[in-house]
Amino acid sequence: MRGAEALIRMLIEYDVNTIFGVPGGQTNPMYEAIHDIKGRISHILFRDETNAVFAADAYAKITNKPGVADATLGPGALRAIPAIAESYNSSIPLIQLVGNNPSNWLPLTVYRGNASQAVDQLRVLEPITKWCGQIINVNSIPSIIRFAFRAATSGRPGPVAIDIPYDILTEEVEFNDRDFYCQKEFSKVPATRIVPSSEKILQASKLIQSAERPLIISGGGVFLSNALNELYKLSTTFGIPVATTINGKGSFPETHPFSVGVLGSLGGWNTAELVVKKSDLLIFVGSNVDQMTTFDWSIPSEEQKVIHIDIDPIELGRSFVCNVAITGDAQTCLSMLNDVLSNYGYKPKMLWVEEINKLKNSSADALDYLDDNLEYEKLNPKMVMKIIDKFLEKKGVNIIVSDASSASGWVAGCIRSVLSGRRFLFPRGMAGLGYAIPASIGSSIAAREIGLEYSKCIAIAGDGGAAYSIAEIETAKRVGTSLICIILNDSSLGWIRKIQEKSGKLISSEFTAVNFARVSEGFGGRGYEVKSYGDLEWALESCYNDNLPSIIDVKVFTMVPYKPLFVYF
Ligand SMILES: Cc1ncc(C[n+]2csc(CCOP(=O)(O)OP(=O)(O)O)c2C)c(N)n1
Ligand SMILES: [Mg+2]
Repeated sequence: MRGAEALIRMLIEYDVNTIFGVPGGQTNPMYEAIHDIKGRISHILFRDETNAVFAADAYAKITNKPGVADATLGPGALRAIPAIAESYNSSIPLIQLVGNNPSNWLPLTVYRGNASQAVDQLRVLEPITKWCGQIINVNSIPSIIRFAFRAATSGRPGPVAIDIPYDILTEEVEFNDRDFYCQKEFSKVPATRIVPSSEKILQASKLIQSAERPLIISGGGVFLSNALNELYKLSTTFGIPVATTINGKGSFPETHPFSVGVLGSLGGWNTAELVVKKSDLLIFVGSNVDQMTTFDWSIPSEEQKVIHIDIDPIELGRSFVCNVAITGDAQTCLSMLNDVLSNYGYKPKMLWVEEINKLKNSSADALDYLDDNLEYEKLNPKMVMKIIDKFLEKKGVNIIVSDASSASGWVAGCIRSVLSGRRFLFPRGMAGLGYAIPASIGSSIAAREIGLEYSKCIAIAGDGGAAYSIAEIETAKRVGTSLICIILNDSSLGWIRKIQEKSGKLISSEFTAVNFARVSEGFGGRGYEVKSYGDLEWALESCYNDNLPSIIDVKVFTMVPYKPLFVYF
């Protein structure tokens, strides 16, 4: 059996159904092996390695299985870097396969490659992966794949990269069936559940008991741990309101009376901000408590008590004093907390529950620090988002994938998550532009594969972000994903231009007009150009049941849903 066949056989053992990537001569033996197994794995060709890995990241977020991507050596490997870093920073499990020259070319591959396309790629991959390494012996393929799945899915998940020289893929060796054994529990996250110390859970319960105004802040780790039910129980049984981080959006239904929405400077809800300021105990779960969530580390205040639950002890209390720091799996921790609080006979603090209700009623709108004016020739992005929110509410459950920049704030702030579940995807790991379109393709494929209940995948991006990955509309068409991409087209890098407006020194932040509707048609999709709110409603309705991917190009003026920009700059 060739090394490439052994590699693919191992991936099948780990229930890999889809690989996202771009071929190269050095990885072609792997493609031949995929070809020969006749449909057991489908390979999705992207037009850029970054996009392929963004798709794999989204696939992993929807399925909780590691996304698998491939790139050729050198230029392919380096183009995958921004997306691998995205998965690394947001703890998403990923297996990145990377090609290389034959191993006996090593002296010509390292340093500044003398062999064509060679570069010291492992050294570039090292700081953005949980582990990366090269296969130096074809017989070790099965054990390295097992290692890769364990590394990607155990503890705090993340990407691993495997560098596979050409001769390893083509070498013929004898394997026997036992070589291909699979540790199934590592084919998904959470692979292992780290149990917290019961002493810490007791301490946390006491702190919750003594608090008057507790607030849970739920992050993306709650999805990775499948802790949604336990979170719901903790909140609803004991009357503790829930805010989420952007990445945690959807971990608690935003239509529930105890939801106070998304917290933070980027697209944060007014209610969440009011409630976080009033509360005397913050309970962070599955979150690294980052700059955006904390309004540039201005919460927790010195008076607030904090419980921080995370799988990774390195994150605990990183930027604040933590009263109880708990290392453990979110589901296990929350379930133990529920039990202890029940045993204590903990009762909801009714005064706090009533206050939350009042605050929710008084803060009418998620982003009400931004105006609703309609006077401009172009559309107001906030009003655009409200139309999209209303439209989607009528249509049922959808997957919404946001690009970086303002789009993330608009989606976090304006589109409500009616159900529990990871249906909102953001590139919060790196906030790199270009995520929305490829990640929509990855999530549609994932949803189709696991039979997830949803009706449409909607990408929302700025014109700058969309242009990074617009060619993937052809990919969407080719693989039969009928996504809708709404482009907030302000003919500029709006976020940057807003910053520059403060000094009046506008430079390299504006584009000439682009007609994205026509661009979409060129790639085989549909295109709608929208200049009025009525046009938008019509366009949404007409592409919703379409089988082709569609772009809705909405001409907006620039508005940035980021609070400190208005407060401090
Ligand atoms: C890959 C990458 N390059 C540069 C940036 C820096 N950046 C942050 S926001 C922004 C503007 C994005 O413009 P657009 O996508 O049109 O969104 P808008 O702000 O106009 O809504 C840029 C360039 C980034 N986040 N990612
Ligand atoms: Mg723009």
